[in-house]
Amino acid sequence: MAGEGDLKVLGVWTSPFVIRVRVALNLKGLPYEYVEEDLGNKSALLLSSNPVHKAVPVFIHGDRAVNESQIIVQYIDEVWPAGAGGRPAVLPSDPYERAMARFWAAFVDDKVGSAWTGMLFKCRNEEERAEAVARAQDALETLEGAFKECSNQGNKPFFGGDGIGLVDVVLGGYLGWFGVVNRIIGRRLIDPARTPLLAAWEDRFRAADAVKGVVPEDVDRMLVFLEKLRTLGPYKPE
Ligand SMILES: N[C@@H](CCC(=O)N[C@@H](CS)C(=O)NCC(=O)O)C(=O)O
Repeated sequence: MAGEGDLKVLGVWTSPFVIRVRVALNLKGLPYEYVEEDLGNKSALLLSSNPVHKAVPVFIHGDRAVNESQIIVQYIDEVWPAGAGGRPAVLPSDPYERAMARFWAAFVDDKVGSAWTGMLFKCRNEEERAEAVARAQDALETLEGAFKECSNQGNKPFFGGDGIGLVDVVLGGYLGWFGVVNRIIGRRLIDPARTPLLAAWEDRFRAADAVKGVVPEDVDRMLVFLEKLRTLGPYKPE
């Protein structure tokens, strides 16, 4: 097996999927090389490492590539498990708890993920954007309930309990784009009135050491990137 020094992430700085992988590597304290890709001109390494989807993130461990962000995060957690070198766990050890974490992580990418593309990329007018914002907020309300359960009625800081876990990194990956949505709609998408536990979670997650510098905060720069992305195939309004 390759050593820890042979880790590489092919990514795009705004991608929710890339961000979650980078946060997981930071949590584990694993150094890695980060390679920024241009989705309009993908590198030969990206195309050969992810020939099926031709998408980022790609995680390269030695001479082998792993694709799909949630699978990459789980791979990292298995290869560098909790305990060794004081590393935290990303997934719970209990099989039922692990199943629940996977369930909510899948929910986030299904419901929040589709609302995210709706709010920023697919909407053709403000009415369509408002509809996608409402869908996002419905999903966030459901997640408020999940957070209450996972965090012992809000007494733990994260979905993962005392530390950042799978659901945290999966949802947290979207926070940079939520900052853009906040700017566009003139209020907070994770509304402290509707979802107070999640609003407090957002602040805690953004402030975590493993997250700082990875979740983008420069909304103006992201707005420029948004316009570029909207010209690319998968992100064009239909
Ligand atoms: N389900 C994938 C989604 C990855 C994805 O959609 N990545 C986007 C960037 S955010 C991408 O590379 N798209 C390919 C393209 O634009 O051609 C994952 O979780 O890794």
